[in-house]
Order: sequence, then structure tokens, then C-alpha cells
Amino acid sequence: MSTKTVSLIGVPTDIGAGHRGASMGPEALRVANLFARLQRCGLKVVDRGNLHGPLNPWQPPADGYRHLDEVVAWNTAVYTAVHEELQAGYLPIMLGGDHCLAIGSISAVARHCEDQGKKLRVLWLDAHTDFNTALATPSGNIHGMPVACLCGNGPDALTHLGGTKPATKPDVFRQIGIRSVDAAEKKLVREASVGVYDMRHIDEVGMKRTMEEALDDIDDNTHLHVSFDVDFLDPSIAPGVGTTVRGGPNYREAQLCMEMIADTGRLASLDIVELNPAYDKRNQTAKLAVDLVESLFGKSTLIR
Ligand SMILES: [Mn+2]
Repeated sequence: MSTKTVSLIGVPTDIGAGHRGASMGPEALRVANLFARLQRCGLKVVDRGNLHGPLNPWQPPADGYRHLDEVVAWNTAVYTAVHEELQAGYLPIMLGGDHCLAIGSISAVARHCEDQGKKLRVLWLDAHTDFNTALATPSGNIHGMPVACLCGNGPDALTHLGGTKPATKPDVFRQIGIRSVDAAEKKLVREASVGVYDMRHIDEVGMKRTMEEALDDIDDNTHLHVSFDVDFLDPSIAPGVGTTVRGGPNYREAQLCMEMIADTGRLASLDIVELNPAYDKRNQTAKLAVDLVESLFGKSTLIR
């Protein structure tokens, strides 16, 4: 097998978030040595630098959405960049940036899978289901809506990025670590039958069985996309996010999760999102995210 090439794409935006600061995430990940750590995993790494888009105007929502035009502009750039990397045979890694960027990245991944006849599986590591809509959202923040948009439930400008709507379907998603879902959103998640492995499930059966279930029926033809929202992690180990929720996976559980994904050998694209250096302490959350990404690419913390 030839050496895999991963390409880092900085997406310095907090346009979809309710707190400012995730726009500093890409640089914090670079400062935490992501490039060299990936090289150490035996990968070829290229850093494409940062994408560009509009600044955050910090406006209230209009018709249920905050900053919709700006979110569309950022995601159009993300879509184009990710699609190019995939076509070139590279494994794109989004350095976010808030979670709205997953609309662009996963739309591109879904398009690519469609064109290549690949089966798509998305592992959504997050405290939140991100399945809000303009009607259901309490805030209008679009970082709480990417899964809904990807499933065709959102404004046209975001649901059509890849040319066809919906970009993908709820049954490609496996959401892990969920522990905060808005009241109206809960109903939507249930109706859509998104695969949800919430913290209660992880508590009851453990991370090992949870991941076995979430990775079930992945085969050689599967494109595995991981959308890693750093708020997935317990805030005691990962304070550097805008929307901390207590009761997330601890260090070892998170490592096991990543290691089991690595074991499939099918990881083909990745988002690292919602890292917010304005809330971090001495870049510890960025460093932790980089540790976990190393595990995702096959570094085992145990001697095997
Ligand atoms: Mn999220």
C-alpha cells in the first residue's frame, strides 16, 4: 500500500457558533504540532493553509438563522476544497472552525461517494445532535443544524451545496457521546431515526460495545468520515470549547473510541471542530485533540 497523504485545511470561522473564538482553532491545532504528529504516524502531510470567508458580523437571527449568507460563503469554500482533495486521492482534515463547516465537508464527501459508488458512514462525535431547524432552534446558530441540513432539512443554499438534495440520509450517521438535545430537536431526531449512541448508552454498555455497534457493517467499500466536535469530550479534560456539557467521555474512553475507528482502516476524511482557544487553558484542549487524532490514525497508547 502506498503512503496515504492527508491534507490539512484550516477553516478559521466561528460564523455558526454562539460564542466567538473557534475561528482561532486552526492555528491552535498547528501550534499543538498536528503536522509533525501526523507525520510520525507514517503519513504524508500537506498543509493547504486556511480557507477565506466573511468575518463574523455578530448579528441576531433572521428568519431562524444567524449569519446565513456568511455560513453559505464559508461552506461553499469548504465544499470546493474538500471535493478537490478527495478527487486527488487525498484524505482531507478540516481544522475548524465551528461545526457548521461540516455541511460543506460532508456534502463534498457524499458527492464523492455517490460518484465513486462508495458507501458513506459518518461518525458524529459530539455532545449535541446538531439536528436543529429554523423552527426548532432556540438560538438560530447554524452550528446546531449541520446534520439536519445534510439530510435536506434547512435553507436551500445549504442543502444544495453538492447539487442534489438531500446530500445524504439520516441512516448514514452514528452519533456518539450525545447528552444535550433541545426539546423540539429531540422529536426531529427520533422521527428521522438518526443512529444515536448517547452517554446513557455508553454508561450502560461501555465504549467498546458502543463502537462495535456504531462501526457495524463497515466494509471495504465504505468511506468513513469522522466529524469530531471537541465538546464530545468531558469538559474536565477539554475546557477549550464554547459549549461545554458535563458528563462526556473521559480520556481513556475517548482514546478507545479513536483506536477502534483506526482499526477499521476505513477513515477517509475528518473534521476537527469547535476547538475554542479563547476558553482553553495553555492550549491543553488542542493538545488533547491532537493526541486523539494520532490515535485515530493508528497510534496505540498501549503496547501491542
Ligand atoms: Mn457539534
